[in-house]
Amino acid sequence: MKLLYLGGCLILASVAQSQSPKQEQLSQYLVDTRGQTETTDTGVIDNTTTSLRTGPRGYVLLEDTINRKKMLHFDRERAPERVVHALGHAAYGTFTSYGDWSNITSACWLKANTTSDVFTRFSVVVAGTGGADTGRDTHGFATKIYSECGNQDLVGNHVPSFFITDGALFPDLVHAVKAEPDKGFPTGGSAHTTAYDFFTQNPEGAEQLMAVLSDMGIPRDTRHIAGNGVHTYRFINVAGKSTLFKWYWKPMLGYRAMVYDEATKIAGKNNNFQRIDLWNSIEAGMFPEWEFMVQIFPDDGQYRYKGIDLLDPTQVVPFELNAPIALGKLQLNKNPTNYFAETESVSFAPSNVVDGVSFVPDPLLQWRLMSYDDTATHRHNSPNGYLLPVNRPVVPINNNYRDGYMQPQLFKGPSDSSPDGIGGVQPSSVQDNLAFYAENVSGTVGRYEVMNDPFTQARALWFTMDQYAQQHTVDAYRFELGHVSDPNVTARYISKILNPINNCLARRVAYGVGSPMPAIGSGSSAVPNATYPSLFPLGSNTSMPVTGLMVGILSTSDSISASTYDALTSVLKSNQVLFEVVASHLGPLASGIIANQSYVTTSSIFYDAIIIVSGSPQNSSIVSMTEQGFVQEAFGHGKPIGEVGTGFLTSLSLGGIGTFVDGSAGNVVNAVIGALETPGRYPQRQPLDDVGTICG
Ligand code: HDE
Repeated sequence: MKLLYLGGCLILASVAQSQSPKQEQLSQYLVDTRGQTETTDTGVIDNTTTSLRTGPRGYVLLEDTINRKKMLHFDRERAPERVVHALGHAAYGTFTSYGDWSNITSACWLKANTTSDVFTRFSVVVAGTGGADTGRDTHGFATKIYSECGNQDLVGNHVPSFFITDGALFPDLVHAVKAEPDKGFPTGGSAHTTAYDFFTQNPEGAEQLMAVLSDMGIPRDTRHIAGNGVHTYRFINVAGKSTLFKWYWKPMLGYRAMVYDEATKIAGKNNNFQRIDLWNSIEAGMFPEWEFMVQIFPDDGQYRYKGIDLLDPTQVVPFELNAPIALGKLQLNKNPTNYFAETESVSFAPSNVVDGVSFVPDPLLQWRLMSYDDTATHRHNSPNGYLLPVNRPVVPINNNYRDGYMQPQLFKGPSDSSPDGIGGVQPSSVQDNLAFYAENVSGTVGRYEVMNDPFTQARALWFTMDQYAQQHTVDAYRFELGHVSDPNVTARYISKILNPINNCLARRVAYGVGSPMPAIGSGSSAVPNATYPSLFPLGSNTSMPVTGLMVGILSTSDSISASTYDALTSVLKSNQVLFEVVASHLGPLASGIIANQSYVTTSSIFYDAIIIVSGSPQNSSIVSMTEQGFVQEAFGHGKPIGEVGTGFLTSLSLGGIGTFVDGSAGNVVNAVIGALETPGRYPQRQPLDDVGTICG
């Protein structure tokens, strides 16, 4: 146990201390130079803080080899950043199987009573390593399970479908969404001409783009993010029977998101917001968890389920058509020791599977089976990156890989080939299905396109969203297309992609960006037979945990009585909700209560809800205006707002849904907690398009 100060609260943290197999292995690589006398790389004691020179005002000598090597090493401190998903953060934890799943797979991490160590890295696709983690982008969710039968990687995204169907197009997709080649911008967003030109040429990505532009696109943080395997994979049981599956990580804290205005402001004020949130939560002992869910499909060789093509990663199987079952639980409970050695150097690959997991002929997945190992070899500048501590399995590696850059191992004996008769590595006697699934295949060589209707699923997502979520999505299309410099691309995206999804959607977006509006009735007016709430997890009204959310207590009078403070904070603490006192200055207020934040050091965007403790402002009118802006911004972002006392919200003409004004601090804080549990936000406060006028 240790005491931690997180936000406004002291928290008793039970940080995971037990030595799991992976932590035991990692501990052998720990280096502790704290307090040691400096030596050179050859072990000689020396001091490298001043150069060897020809006098106090003289030249630096070539003979200063110690400092030359120091500089030479520094000049090579970076490994190339990932070509996609460069910006990331990660943590260790465990995966525990809920039971015995040997009827469908022989994967050992899905056996009864089995807990394996894991390392999970979260990322965003487009931004570079120094970018902001709250950008509107696809987020990555990659997990390495260090199981007793070897490493199993699960490399997914936070939305369930993908932009393209064939890996051959992946370099073009990434070129298009990254910075434009002549200009070098934008460096972290897709709102530009090359991206939308690509999306226009490849309508199959319509559903994923809509998901990313919807409120699902910007998760509040990684504790509230979902994971999706996107592809169909194959389980194989010990009898060799194949079962198809899609996998998901369901956040136990529920799915929470930010609105775009908030996310962009956070990007400016704290571009590490999500990284810090995960780090602090783990240090505070609030370990985020996800359930591993799978949809199971019988393998009849056709790769279709209820008409949906299981080989097409742009197509989603809604949970309403096939309910996923929970096979186990992931918990993240230990922060890395060293960012470069672990988070930056870890190499995930969908091809890293154990016996019992295999692949299907999805042409996107097939390319992923080579690209990740290739990129790892490039990034480590060596094929030996698999030997790095974070990448090593917890079971022995007995292969015949030899030599290469930075080979650190001293192999004994004269043999480095198999099979051999002189004592080298012996081939396994078990003929299992690991390297392949014995599928009977035939076909005609050719270049084939995956052809499925690209608009039906996007339309289903559109109709699943309520009018407020639809409005946010329309505004997102307007923002994106409003930044496309070529009006032909904008008009083409609206007519070729949005209009076939829904005519009214296309007209609303066109209206907003001043592009020609497709004629009424020229696009689709089809209404899907069914909508699928599972496609838009934010729409659910189920109560969500509030653990680790942050409440700002606004002391508008520059003072807050001890009794009010205690009444508020005791309820927040008992719900594991974090809090900060915000006032016109840091430090003790008149009552002795400490303000942790001022209007200068923080902003409403960093709080999930605010509670105003009102009174007459002690300071100048500037402070009062800042307070007003703080509250108005939180209101605009749809956050629950409580007020102990009366007058402040009324003076701003704010009120109605999601505001809780009462003389009792206890009533206010309980109402705010209830609002955070469900619905979390009040999008009803935002203005809506006049759809009748725009769409006719
Ligand atoms: Fe990746 N992807 N990808 N990807 N991807 C990489 O591998 C690639 C795809 C995903 O935290 C790279 O080690 C190709 C789908 C995540 O380290 C690279 C194709 C999905 C991460 C690569 C895809 C993903 C990556 C860059 C199409 C969701 C970050 C660095 C054929 C299911 C992993 C690296 C981490 C990273 C290639 C498509 C998820 C270049 C060729 C679909 C979460 O190898």
